[in-house]
Order: sequence, then C-alpha cells, then structure tokens
Amino acid sequence: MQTPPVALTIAGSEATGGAGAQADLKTFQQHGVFGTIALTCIVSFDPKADWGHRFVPVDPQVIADQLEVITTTYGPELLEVAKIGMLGTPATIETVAGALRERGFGHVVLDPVLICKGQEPGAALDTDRALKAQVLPLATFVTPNHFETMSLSGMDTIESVEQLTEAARRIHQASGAVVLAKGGVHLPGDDAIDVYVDADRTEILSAPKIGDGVQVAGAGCTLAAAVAAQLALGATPLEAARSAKDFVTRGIQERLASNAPFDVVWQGS
Ligand code: PXL
Repeated sequence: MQTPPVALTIAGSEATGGAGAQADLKTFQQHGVFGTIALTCIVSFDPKADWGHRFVPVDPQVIADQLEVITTTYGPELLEVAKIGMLGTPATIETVAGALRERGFGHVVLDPVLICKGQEPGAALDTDRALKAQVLPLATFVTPNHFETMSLSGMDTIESVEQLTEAARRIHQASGAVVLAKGGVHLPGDDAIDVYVDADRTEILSAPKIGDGVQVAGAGCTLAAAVAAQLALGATPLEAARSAKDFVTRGIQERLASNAPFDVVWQGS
C-alpha cells in the first residue's frame, strides 16, 4: 500500500498539455504526490486564429460534483492542499469559493489567472472582480505574475525589484496570504526575479533568464503546482517557494519546442 499525500487542482484543461490541469498533474506526479483534478473549463488554442483561446466553461453543477466526490474520497488526513488555476467565469468562482468554504483546506495555493485571451473583456472584468472578492480571501499562498501583481496590488507600474517587493507586501497585507510575485522576463537585467513575502520575511528568489526572449507556456501553472506539491510533502512555504522556483527553472531549461508560437515546460527532468 502506498500512502503519498494527495493534492487537488481546480483548473482548466489546456489540450496541448503545456499549461492548466495537465501541467499541474504532471508536476504533482513528479513530486510523488497523488493528483486529483476538478476541471473548470476546456481551453483549445485556435491554430487558425493566432493560437487564441477557445474557451468552454464546465457547468458549475459538474464542478460541484467533482469537488464533492474528490473531498468525500479523500478526507483531510490525506488531502489538505488545493491548488487553484484558471476558473474563467463568475459562476465558476462562486461554486469553487462555496466548496472551499465548506471543506476547509490547510493550504490553498492560488495562481490568480486573471485574463484569458478570447474572453469578452466585460466578462473578464467581472471574473477578475469575483476572483479578488471571493477566492483571494480564501488563499493561503498566491503566485501572481507581473500583470496580476499590478492588478492585485493596485500599482500602475512595476519596473524594479523594489516595486515588485512593495506590490507583494501590499498583496500580503490585504489578503493575509503568503505571496510569491513573479517578475519573470518583465524586469530588466539578466535574472528572472521572484519576490517572496510572508508575515515574517521578504526574500528575493533569482535565477538566470533562459533563452532569448522565448515564450514558454505552463511556467506559472507548474510553479504553483510545485508549491502545492511541496506543501503537501510537508515543506514550509519558503522551502516550497525555493524548491518550486528551481523546479520550474529546470522545466524551462529542458522545454519542448512545438509548432505553436511558444515552447512548453517539461516537468519530467
Ligand atoms: O497559463 C495560464 C493558463 C491556465 N490554465 C489554462 C490555460 C492557461 C493558458 O493558456 O489554458 C487552462
């Protein structure tokens, strides 16, 4: 009998396997964590239209059903980490927030995917607002990218490590969650900088930028899933952040090329 920790991802399918629930599940498996998925939506890039997102939400009742059976199958002694990826609609957010309030999790790792190309801008704004109001307060660990960090902190520009740090502190103060704000390729310099903030400390995580401006899909999903997996294995939040940064850096170094205009992270190294 195996007794690995179990983790849940509440995320969308990205058919090509680069991002979303597919990246999460592969990341969990690579860490020796047993993965479960409550699927929120199905994204199919459109190769005939610039690889834009074709987006189909899963019926909220079907999302509630998946969460019901997962949390009934695995009690809190086995499953205490939930990772949240793309939710996509206000109705989905309502359903997921309700389920999270009903069945508490020790750790809720939120990758606050704010904008999905191919969605109506009006709908996306509603979705952003609902995510901030209903899901962010339930998160214990949040991993915003550069754009999401500006949106969640209310800062108009983030062009330096100091500004990224200030933004991460603001998000921590407003939400209470541990924050890992990702500068990625958006800050100047040779390094990809992420800023970690919890109640006691601020830490700058740094790794050399990889490739020559190459776009890599799935890095954000993989990072948050690796944080979730490490927490499930008993790491502290700071240990989880450091380890996840290393994991995603390796995954980007060993990425796959494809016919899409972006490469994809390889979790299997
Ligand atoms: O990387 C963000 C993301 C998350 N989840 C799904 C996606 C994407 C980006 O394409 O398709 C399902």
